[in-house]
Amino acid sequence: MGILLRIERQTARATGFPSPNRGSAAPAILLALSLTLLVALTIYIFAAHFFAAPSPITSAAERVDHQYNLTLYAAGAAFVLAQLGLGYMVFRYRDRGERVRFTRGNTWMEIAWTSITLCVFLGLGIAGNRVWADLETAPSPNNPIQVEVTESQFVYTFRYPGKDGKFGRLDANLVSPATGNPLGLDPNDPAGKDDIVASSLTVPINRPIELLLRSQDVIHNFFVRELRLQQDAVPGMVIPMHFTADRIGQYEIVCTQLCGLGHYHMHSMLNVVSADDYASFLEQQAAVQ
Ligand SMILES: [Cu+2]
Repeated sequence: MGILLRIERQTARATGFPSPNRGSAAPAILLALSLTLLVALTIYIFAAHFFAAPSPITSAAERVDHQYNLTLYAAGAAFVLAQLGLGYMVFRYRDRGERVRFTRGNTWMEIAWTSITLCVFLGLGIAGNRVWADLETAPSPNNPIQVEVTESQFVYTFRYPGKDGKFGRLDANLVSPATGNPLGLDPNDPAGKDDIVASSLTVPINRPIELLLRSQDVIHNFFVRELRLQQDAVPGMVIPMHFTADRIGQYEIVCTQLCGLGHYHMHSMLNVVSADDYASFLEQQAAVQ
């Protein structure tokens, strides 16, 4: 076989005709071009911000975005280099009718790109962990406004502690949405007398807010894209989360856990308002409780 190939190659060289074993260059060129197009299209989709998230409304959310962008640039650079490299290799080493050569790779190159990948992943992980920990595990800032968030199929109910700053006692046996007591507020507890129950979340701008997440039935979720916060509400647990919104507006709260047939319409609104509007909201609500 080897002798035959050598004779063929010598014949090809002598006559100027390609070896009869030589494959067509078309598939290699097509594949390399497709890969280049795929890379260009992907860069365009990201650069044109087709699927951009809405602007963040907290400084913590801005840090999340910054971390996300760092990860995207690192992964994007790896993607572009790998795909263009693949396209080049497919074209450069296309079938020219030669014998296939076997290679066991290059140990130093293996060590180099494994170390680079390790550094990039560890670096992004450590930087991202700090951002995540500040958001998820750090205690709430001093003197936050507390709002209890109770999720049930398929509604959000928000409770403010009222003027006394204390939440009244809840009794699961008293839960009765039909009679206007969806949370099971105990009428005999004086601390609950001034509690405010609302169907949407209203908070003042530039004040730390601490939410206390609860669920009455299955696992639900609290997600506001502009806060870059997403937290499950789990039955039997009270899960705190905190944020300080710095832009007045209305933002959608959605449940991102598949919590039953009505999951698709489980949502509410977050209203970030001025300090004055917040005070009048509390007054109005207290009057209609
Ligand atoms: Cu839900």
